[in-house]
Amino acid sequence: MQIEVVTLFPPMITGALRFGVVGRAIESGRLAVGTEDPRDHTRDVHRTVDDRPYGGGPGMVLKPEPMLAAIRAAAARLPEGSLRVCLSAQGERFTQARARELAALAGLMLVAGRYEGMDERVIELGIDREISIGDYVLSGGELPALALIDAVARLLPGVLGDERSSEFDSFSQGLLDWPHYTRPEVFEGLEVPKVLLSGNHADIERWRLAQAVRRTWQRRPDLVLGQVLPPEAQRLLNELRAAEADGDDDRG
Ligand code: 4GY
Repeated sequence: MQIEVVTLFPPMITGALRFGVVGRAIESGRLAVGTEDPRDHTRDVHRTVDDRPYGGGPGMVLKPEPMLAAIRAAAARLPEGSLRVCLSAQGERFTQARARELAALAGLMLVAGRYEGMDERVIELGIDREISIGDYVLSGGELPALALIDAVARLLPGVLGDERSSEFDSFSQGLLDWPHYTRPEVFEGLEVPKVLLSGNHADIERWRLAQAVRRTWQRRPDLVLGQVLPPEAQRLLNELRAAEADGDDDRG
């Protein structure tokens, strides 16, 4: 997959992508990430990318000409018809389902704004979709672009080993993760749950699913309400809710 990021701070992108799973995805050629700096598309001596907002008010707005020129330069390196996404708090929420959609594309452009944002006409002319990573305000689109690249990269074929399939991730099943433990067996007086030492893999799988269902129900009921769960997960959830209705408010 090829991704191009339009950003005033290319080293923020290239620097962060050198590490871990994403770094290896790039090294192995399964992912390629390029950058395009709108400042390289200015013509004045000061290389000006921002200007005052029409209508007044605080802050500056990204000038349209360098932004659109950078978007066009980045588009020329991507496969025809690649999706052009801008990161902003005004966008549709980024989810694991959207990560899966984007991971199926051959080419993707991510446009990161700064200041108060881009001139709306650049969005009209050069952007297909606006995506938000959550309801909080950041000072630029680079961190959201990195979050999106990370979530997408680990879904690309061959990026996670067989032993760490992304299919196995809790969120793929619509549930939060279960608790994890490693050695030692007792740490600061706290024991690893006995079932995990039992060697009974069927019991371990059942325990993990029960933990995932319980944590999701306790912490994020919105994730399971009105959603189809795998039958065993649904059965566990029904048990929890029945116990609650009986006045058993054990939150352990
Ligand atoms: N939240 N999710 C977000 C954001 C702020 C461009 C400068 C978010 O995606 N982006 O908070 N972006 C940026 C947007 C102009 C401020």
